[in-house]
Amino acid sequence: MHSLDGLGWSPFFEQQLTEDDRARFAPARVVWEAREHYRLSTGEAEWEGRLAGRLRHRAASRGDLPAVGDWVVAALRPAERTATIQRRLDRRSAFMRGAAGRSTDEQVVAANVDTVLLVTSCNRDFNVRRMERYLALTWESGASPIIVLNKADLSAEPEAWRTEMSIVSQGVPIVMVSALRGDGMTELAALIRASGTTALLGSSGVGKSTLTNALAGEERQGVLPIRDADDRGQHRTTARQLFCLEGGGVLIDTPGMRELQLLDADAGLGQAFADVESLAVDCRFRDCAHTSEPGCAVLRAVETGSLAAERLESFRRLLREEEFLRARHDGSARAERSRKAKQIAKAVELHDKLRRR
Ligand SMILES: Nc1nc2c(ncn2[C@@H]2O[C@H](COP(=O)(O)OP(=O)(O)OP(=O)(O)O)[C@@H](O)[C@H]2O)c(=O)[nH]1
Ligand SMILES: [Mg+2]
Ligand SMILES: [Zn+2]
Repeated sequence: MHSLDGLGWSPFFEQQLTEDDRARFAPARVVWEAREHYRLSTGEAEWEGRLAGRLRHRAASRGDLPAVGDWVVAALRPAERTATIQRRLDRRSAFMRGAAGRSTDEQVVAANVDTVLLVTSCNRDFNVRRMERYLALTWESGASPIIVLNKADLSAEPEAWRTEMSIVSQGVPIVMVSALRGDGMTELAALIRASGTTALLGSSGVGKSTLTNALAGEERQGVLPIRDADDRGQHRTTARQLFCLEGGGVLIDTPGMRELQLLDADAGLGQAFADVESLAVDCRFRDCAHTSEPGCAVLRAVETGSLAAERLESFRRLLREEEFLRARHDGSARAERSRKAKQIAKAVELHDKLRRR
């Protein structure tokens, strides 16, 4: 067995290696990242990683740079346990969101993820509208979602939470667990062993790191109590981190997200709202916005009670948001491209000037 296999290496990545890569560099996976400081794993060892300068200059956006879960080729210096990242390999999937603060920039939360565990808990964190957002972004990422309802021990009727969630889950599996008491954890562990790379996503305090520790069978991540006043977490985890599990499977623990902006989530929204989309097939107009159009099958379904009005409202709100952010993102991407083009033109001019001397 190859030392990279336990990390999730596969033919998809292998085929991207050139002769030159094989001769001079080694493939490695990003297991930790903070402000362009990286930790890489080659299976048998970990390395402090830095970006080769030209990689940063060529990146059109932050999303192009390596993120946790990415595969890279790197020049290894065994004496120092350091590595220079030469190139990022193409991704199989990437969970992206609009970056907090700079709302037109994109942020890769986790790359090359097969399964996303969307974690919430049986308390005041529970919010089906937020779950719709997570589901749309997960479908868009190329990974498959699983909804995890943690802290089942806090509820006298855990099944009631599942029933409520099933309105928005659209067939996505819902797993009920208690990371603290152990309920459902054997099933979840089996699921993860068979799921390649799994990322844990959800608000602060829902128990992502507690789940990580339970699945790893040892304390790898710190945890903090939630606030009594509103069940919110205290943002204990501050960096994304990848772990290999003993019995197989790879886990990525992430910090709780405050904002979750929809960036390029058009197809993901369609999948997250498959119920609305399948009704829309029968609307009289192909471009029906389901607001007041005659012959709208979606509005008819709301009238007859077969589609919840809040669900349609939520779909329309998310669509509007997605369109707005996409337009803004396209605008700033254009500006960035022209800025880069000017930079390059200037460099060429300078180069010519120096040559003519
Ligand atoms: N009752 C109960 N508490 C739990 C369970 N799982 C986690 N907790 C508690 O919830 C609190 C928050 O857990 P964390 O694992 O730190 O949550 P997190 O999602 O990693 O939070 P961030 O790192 O801030 O994003 C801790 O006090 C845990 O002990 C559970 O199944 N039941
Ligand atoms: Mg945590
Ligand atoms: Zn319609």
